[in-house]
Amino acid sequence: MKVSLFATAALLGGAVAAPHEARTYLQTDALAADGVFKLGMYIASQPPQKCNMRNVAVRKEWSTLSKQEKKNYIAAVQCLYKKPSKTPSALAPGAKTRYDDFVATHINQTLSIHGTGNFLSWHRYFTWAYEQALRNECGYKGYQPYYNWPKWASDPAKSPLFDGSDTSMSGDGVFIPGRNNTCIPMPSLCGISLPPGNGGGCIKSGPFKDWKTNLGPVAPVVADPKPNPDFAGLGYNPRCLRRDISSAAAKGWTKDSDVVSLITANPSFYNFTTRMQGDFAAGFLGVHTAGHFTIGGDPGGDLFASPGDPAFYFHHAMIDRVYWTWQNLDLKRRLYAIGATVTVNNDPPSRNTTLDDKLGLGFVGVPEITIRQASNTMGGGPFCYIYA
Ligand SMILES: [Cu+2]
Repeated sequence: MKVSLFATAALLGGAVAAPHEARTYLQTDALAADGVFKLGMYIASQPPQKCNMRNVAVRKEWSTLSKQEKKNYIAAVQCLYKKPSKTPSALAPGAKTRYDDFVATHINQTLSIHGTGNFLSWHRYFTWAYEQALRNECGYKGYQPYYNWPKWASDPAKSPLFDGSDTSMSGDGVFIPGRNNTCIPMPSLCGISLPPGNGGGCIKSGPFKDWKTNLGPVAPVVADPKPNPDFAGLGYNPRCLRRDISSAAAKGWTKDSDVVSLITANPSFYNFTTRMQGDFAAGFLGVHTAGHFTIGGDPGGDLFASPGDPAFYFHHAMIDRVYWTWQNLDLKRRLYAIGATVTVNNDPPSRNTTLDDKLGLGFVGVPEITIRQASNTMGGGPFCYIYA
């Protein structure tokens, strides 16, 4: 039993290096492989459980999927977009589709799930619930793919995810010249000044060219947003998907060395989750915000409405993969690690987040789980997945 689990873990570790593709050696992937090996050993040391290395789902990088697998994924996202919403229109009149239920939930909870102790576990649950909706409501047979930032950091617009082909999640927006830099966190406090990319307008090609995003904006980064009729951004506001793919954000904060130092230099949960989300005043964007700005535009660059761009889930799967890797490298201390508080950057000061705190996803329609349950991707409550 143990031997075969070890062998499986080693095999999965080998799959990380993806020998069949033109490959770049990434230390980020070497850490993930080291982590999955440790995870295999940990699972083997525990009493047998329902979720094990034989039946665990494996989430893969988009570029490693076959053409057909990519098309199946894209079709499932478009299917979700054709199903009716479950959110009562009195609560979110702009939530017209099943896809919008996820966006509305994220908008609704934005100020209690970012800069807080539940950031990683909440987005893990959110991404999982989306994957399950694709599978259970739209017949998708695979799992949520991720976008391995460092692999494409030098030129994200050329990545298979964003190259604008019919097996991509569509590409950059139409170029809008003469735009100003974006100040983060805000113009009056310009910790980071990000130059405009080669897009800015509606996406030009690919499967999501005619897609309409319905909710938001709430905190737009585009200079000419189409305002939402509702102040909370939950009104009906159909508009094209706009992107401004930023190689400056990608190169600046999502290179291999950026991800590796995040994982290896932050043994405490608090430091890890805080570093990941950036220190804007100090000019440090962090992988989380940089990943959002790699997509950019509307709603991709909007902290509240960003799940309105279907590329969101690839970015957050990578956030989750990095969290999972960080956990695996020291499971005894990190599988059930928690830190930070329940208010954004502890402002106003609030109590510490605990493992018993609940994660709810509103009209996405999944049961509440605790952060403890969400901490273990192989705990079977409800997760059973790993990353290649
Ligand atoms: Cu979020």
